[in-house]
Amino acid sequence: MHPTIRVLPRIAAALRAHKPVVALESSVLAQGLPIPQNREAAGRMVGAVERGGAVAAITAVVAGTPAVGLEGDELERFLMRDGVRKVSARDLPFAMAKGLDGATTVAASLALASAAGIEVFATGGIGGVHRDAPFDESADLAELAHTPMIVVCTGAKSILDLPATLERLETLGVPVLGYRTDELPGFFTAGTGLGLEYRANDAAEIAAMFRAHRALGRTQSLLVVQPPPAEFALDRAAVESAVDEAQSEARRDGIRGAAVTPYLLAAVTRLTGGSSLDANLALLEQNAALAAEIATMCCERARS
Ligand code: PSU
Ligand code: MN
Repeated sequence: MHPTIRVLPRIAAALRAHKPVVALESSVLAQGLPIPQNREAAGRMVGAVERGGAVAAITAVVAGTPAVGLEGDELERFLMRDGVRKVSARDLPFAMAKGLDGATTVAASLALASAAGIEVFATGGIGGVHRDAPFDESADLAELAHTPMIVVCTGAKSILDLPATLERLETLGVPVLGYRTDELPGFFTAGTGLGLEYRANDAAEIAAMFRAHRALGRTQSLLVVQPPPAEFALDRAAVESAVDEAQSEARRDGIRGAAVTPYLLAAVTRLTGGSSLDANLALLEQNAALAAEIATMCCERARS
């Protein structure tokens, strides 16, 4: 086990026994979703992982300690978010040295989960290239480029420049695999018109691709994207107009840096009403369930 990361005993035992473990991020809980839906999201994601026969591991920095797995009272603190910072990969040493509570983004979560020996991770949407500020690119992309992990998501968030994000993933050598789709999903929408080269129809195929990737010693993540559940998908034009409006509000308010993503997510939630929250919770649960299935496949193979 990693000398610096605190891995909860249940998770450590599962990893030692080559049982399926799925890592989950905490920034979506502490910054990405409003209270009280963040609590529902945590419950539904963990529930989906467990129903899938895997162990859920929420990553965070707990009072300066990088953690894989949270105790109940710790999760509570993150859900209530008092004094909880957003921690991306580069923020990890500061949060540790200053003893802070930090909710980890995809980037920071990949770093912690991978160091603990976990190979499968689920989230809603990854960060990427921002619209009208192409040099504002989430550290999620850089971390995906050098962390071997199967990352299950609904693509990148709708607030981003999706064609540019897809191009960057190509440049960085991150394979993007559509799960039962030939198109990059638009987070709240099934389609974006952006075609994907590769598709898998079941978890076993995904596990096989990751094995091939690792057999070559490749160190990138394998990004698995699946559309949101059909009954929750939103209308593309409605999402686009909400994102445009959110963008102009962010410009007006001079939002910069790490605050951009939480600001835009909150604005889009407000502008699209409850429907986007319902979609967000449903897709988080769906991604956690698929991740558990993939983790189980990877382990079956590893043990046989
Ligand atoms: N996607 C969501 N909600 C979120 C995020 C992504 O639907 O809250 C978070 C994730 O933690 C992601 C982060 O890693 O936003 C990206 O932030 P930034 O653009 O500052 O790297
Ligand atoms: Mn940024």
